[in-house]
Amino acid sequence: MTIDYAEKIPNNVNLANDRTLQRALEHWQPHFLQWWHEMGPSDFAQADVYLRTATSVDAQGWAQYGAVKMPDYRWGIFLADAVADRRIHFGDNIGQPVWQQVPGEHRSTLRRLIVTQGDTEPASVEQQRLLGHSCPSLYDLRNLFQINVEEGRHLWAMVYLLHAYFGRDGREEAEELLARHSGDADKPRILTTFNEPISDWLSLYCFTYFTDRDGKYQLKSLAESAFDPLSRTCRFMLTEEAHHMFVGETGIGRVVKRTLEVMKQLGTDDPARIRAHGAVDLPLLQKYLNFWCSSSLDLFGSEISSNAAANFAAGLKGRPDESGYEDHVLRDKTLDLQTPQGVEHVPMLNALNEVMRDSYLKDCELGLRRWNRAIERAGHALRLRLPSAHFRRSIGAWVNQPVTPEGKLVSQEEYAKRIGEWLPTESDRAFVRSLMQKVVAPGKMAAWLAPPERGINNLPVEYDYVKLGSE
Ligand code: BYC
Repeated sequence: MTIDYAEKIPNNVNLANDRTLQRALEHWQPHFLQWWHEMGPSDFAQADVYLRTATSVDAQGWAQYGAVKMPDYRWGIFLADAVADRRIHFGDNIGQPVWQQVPGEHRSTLRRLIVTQGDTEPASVEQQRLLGHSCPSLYDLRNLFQINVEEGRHLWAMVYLLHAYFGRDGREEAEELLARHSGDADKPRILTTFNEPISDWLSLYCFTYFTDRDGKYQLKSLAESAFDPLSRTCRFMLTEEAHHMFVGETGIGRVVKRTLEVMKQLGTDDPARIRAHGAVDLPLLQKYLNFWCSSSLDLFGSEISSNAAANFAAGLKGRPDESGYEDHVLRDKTLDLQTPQGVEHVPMLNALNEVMRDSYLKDCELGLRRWNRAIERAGHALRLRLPSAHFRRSIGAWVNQPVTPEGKLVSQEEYAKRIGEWLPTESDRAFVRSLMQKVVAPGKMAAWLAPPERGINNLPVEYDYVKLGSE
């Protein structure tokens, strides 16, 4: 299905034929633009940014590149093509046709899932609002803005579902998505990670590596949903998500590469000397990994969750790549779960958050392997590691347990004494902030970061990806 760009709201859902929905969305659109103006990237509204825009939803045609001013980006509603005769393929209603409308008994749960997903999208734009002012290169600035406009579109995707399928309360929720703000004391975003400040680019790379990857897993599980419009929306969103994780993985890889160069040049692995030379020492990077990984692990919810069980049984939310599993009902399975009180035998349905967290952690390992290969090739013994899934948890069985990143339960005193070894301290953060100097000459990179291996869409790294004009 092609996207109609002639419309005020580009879409492939035939919006022109649904006047009520069109009017409702056209009413929301200026509120969105106002939000973008106030809470989106600060001060770059006049810049021409080399952005990709979706043009159709098939695998080939969805990316068209060109210079765009961000407020003119064509946000819209794009659903992946419908699958003919799609059936519910997990849970208690297996084999029945998927739903084109929201069943009454699942209305509030589905709305909550969509609102929670939708809330993260504008939240991340708000978190990243000021990063443009300290960009390490034009290439990175462009990537940041690409992510920001796509998160804006992902908000549109969820708002479409709320408007089209949830009537008045859906419209109210859509307004609320613009009224909550990241870190706001009175009206914060729903999930904790999305209230953490992202005030430096090392945090951005970690966020896009770890938190966007949670996005991948949550979207994959919603793409399995029996509510077909949600499934189709999430399937298309996933095509955009890959670039966000690419920014994280290559960003951290470039930090590692630059640090290894400095270590070689100075002939030392002494963090103080590496920092004095303006690079990020590897133990400092490890602390940032610990922080963002543990925060993102909370986004999977509690290890033992009746919500997860009910969502799966009803067909609302499957496991990512559900068809890869053998048993799609899970009524007779259990899982042994490690809790601070010992091993618990938990019905598999109630342990699905943990199943997802586990596959997520395996996916996270892939980048670490690549970064560690570079460290090993450079002849250093240090290895970057993922923290234990029990470290610094704010949700679930391990909440507030004094567990080290290696997974060892220690005393509260030892934990409090050593936390600065594991997480960025105020002075670590101040040092990272001191590195964040804006670099905007085409092809130039900040001293703490290696250049990328290639540019965007076959263009050279030196390309003028953001024409700043009179910023
Ligand atoms: N912070 O049974 P529980 C993305 C709440 S990222 C605060 O443990 P459940 C993106 C929970 O809401 C993907 N609260 O967990 C990335 C519940 O509250 P109620 C976002 C939390 O329900 C980068 C209570 O604790 N998508 O797309 O099985 C940039 C007990 O819940 C947290 C989704 O999250 C937390 N970390 O699972 C841009 C998908 N964790 O209902 C975008 C939709 C739990 O008792 N959301 N709680 O008031 C969901 O599927 C589920 O809500 C969760 C939680 C997976 C988040």
